[in-house]
Amino acid sequence: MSLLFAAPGWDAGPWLKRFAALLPGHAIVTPDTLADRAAVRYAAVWRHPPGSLAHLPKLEAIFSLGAGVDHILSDPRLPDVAIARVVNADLTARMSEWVVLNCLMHLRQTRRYARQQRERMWADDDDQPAANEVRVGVLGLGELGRDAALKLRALGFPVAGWSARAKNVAGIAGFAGPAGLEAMLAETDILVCLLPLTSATRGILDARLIARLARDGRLGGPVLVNAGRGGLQVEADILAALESGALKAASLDVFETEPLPADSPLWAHPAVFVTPHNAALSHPDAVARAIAAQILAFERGEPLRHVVDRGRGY
Ligand code: NDP
Ligand code: OXD
Repeated sequence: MSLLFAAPGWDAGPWLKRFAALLPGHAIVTPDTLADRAAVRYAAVWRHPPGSLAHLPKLEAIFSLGAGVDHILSDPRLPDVAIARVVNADLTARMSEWVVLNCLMHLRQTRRYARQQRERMWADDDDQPAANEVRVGVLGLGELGRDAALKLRALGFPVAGWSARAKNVAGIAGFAGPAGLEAMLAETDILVCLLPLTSATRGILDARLIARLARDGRLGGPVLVNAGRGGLQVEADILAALESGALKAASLDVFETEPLPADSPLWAHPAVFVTPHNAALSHPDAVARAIAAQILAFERGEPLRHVVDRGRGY
């Protein structure tokens, strides 16, 4: 029986090595080495070519190599088998680091000081807000959003979180549904987005949403921090909001088109911090171990964990 590893553009070597060590008795194949389609029981994928999972007659489960599954569900010829995603401490910790880093960066104006250093300018800030004066709203209170929210709370930020279904997370003000979103935005200075990309969330970070953010905060304007998916954001609206002052700054890890095209105005915008979709990378050590553990448990007769609800899209 075999595991098909399909992640175009990734260095497959470290993954194949780890899967082979963790799954003795399983052949680990790639689209290039796949000879016997009927032997494939599992697929571990990241942006596999659409249609490439069809015609695997014994396929039992598809594992996303990341937390998101939009890259799988967008395949129009996806076989009707279980899809499981990555939920693991390594990935969660990496994402929270990125979120905390970016919230602190905006709180402590680190980009301003980097610019001042380049200009050899010694200029103190006469109005440095404390974390407890800057309200953070987190869109998505799932595995990643909850951890980031709690770590921001531990630093002193007042934190709220928004989810589809109401959540009760100690220390975090919970909001749910469309009315909850309006209420949370009205009290948000830094908006962190950790939503999945679904038909319900596509384009949610648009001019309408930005206009609803608090304008009376201590940062002098609202800030957007998005590591969810590029399809959640309307980049033309974000740029227009940065020009008009409706947004003060943005930290973006994900983009409508990836890699971010060289001619995108986001690259050079002084108020935008760009990272190349690596807020929380899937490290082969942690992720191969998590997927292999799922496969071994499944073969012992245990149910798969972190199975995606296709109806919801995450
Ligand atoms: P989860 O599925 O655990 O959490 C998703 C959260 O979003 C849940 O709280 C869910 O609500 C909420 N949500 C979904 N749809 C809606 C909606 N229509 N309205 C309100 N809330 C909604 O996902 P994770 O936290 O594990 O991951 C989130 C996303 O982060 C991934 O899908 C991926 O796109 C992105 N990601 C990005 C990475 C990067 O490096 N940039 C790395 C890893 C992930 P409820 O709890 O009620 O279901
Ligand atoms: C993921 C990602 O979904 O890295 O894990 O984007």
